[in-house]
Amino acid sequence: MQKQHPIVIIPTFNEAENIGSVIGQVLSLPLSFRVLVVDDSSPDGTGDLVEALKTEHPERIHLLRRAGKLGLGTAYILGFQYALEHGYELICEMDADMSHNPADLERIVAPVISGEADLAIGSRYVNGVRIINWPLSRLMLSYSAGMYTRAITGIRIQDVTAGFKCFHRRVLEAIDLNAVRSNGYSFQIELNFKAWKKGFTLVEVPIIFTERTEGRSKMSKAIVREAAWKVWELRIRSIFGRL
Ligand SMILES: Nc1nc2c(ncn2[C@@H]2O[C@H](COP(=O)(O)OP(=O)(O)OP(=O)(O)O)[C@@H](O)[C@H]2O)c(=O)[nH]1
Ligand SMILES: [Mg+2]
Repeated sequence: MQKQHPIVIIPTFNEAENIGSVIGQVLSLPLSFRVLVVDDSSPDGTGDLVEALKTEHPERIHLLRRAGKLGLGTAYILGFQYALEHGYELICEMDADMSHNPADLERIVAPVISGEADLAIGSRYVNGVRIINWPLSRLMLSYSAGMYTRAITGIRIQDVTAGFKCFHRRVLEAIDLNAVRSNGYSFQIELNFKAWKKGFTLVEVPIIFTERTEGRSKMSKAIVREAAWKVWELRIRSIFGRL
């Protein structure tokens, strides 16, 4: 039996200041979302906060705790595997830092529910640029990552690194999750690319992205380097048919 309620996977590392209000807002949406937090033993006690909320809503909040900071990509993979095993049909991902507005979730799941899309992406760049409080340098990096990815892979997505998404389970079932190696921003690029290559329909839903005001960023130069190489790797592997 597949579950009709969508599930939202939220990876966390030190998001104690944000996680309570994110979960509260997700749970208050009319669509009765489930939440799955994947916490990497946050030293600030994020996992314990979620554990406490979970006792209030045991049906709706789930928590996976990992032993240490193992990276965003593997956190999502674990979350996807959990969601597939538990029969969820609509599997979303979002950040815990309030950059993604929980109120946008319903617009992101809508095209997947209607069958218009297999993968819907909450996009900062479709029909203009909608980012609040980013320095120009960060915007340039993110925007040029998109141009670079489109030029090399041919994918026609404006926001290639967005982490606010909804997959139909058929997409995640079709992708060999254990073969996904990216861990930073390129994780999003890799999943988009693999979904697109398998013939799934991707649509972008415009959202407003707001830079975090609480907690600290985990962005690093290594994440950018990984993405720069990854795009070539995806292209070359797909030419040789080894996706
Ligand atoms: N489980 C887990 N979550 C992580 C890890 N790194 C980041 N996150 C979470 O992933 C989401 C996105 O990370 P952010 O630090 O916001 O990264 P970003 O959005 O690229 O950067 P800023 O928002 O500019 O700070 C947040 O919910 C983080 O808490 C990790 O290693 N493990
Ligand atoms: Mg963020």
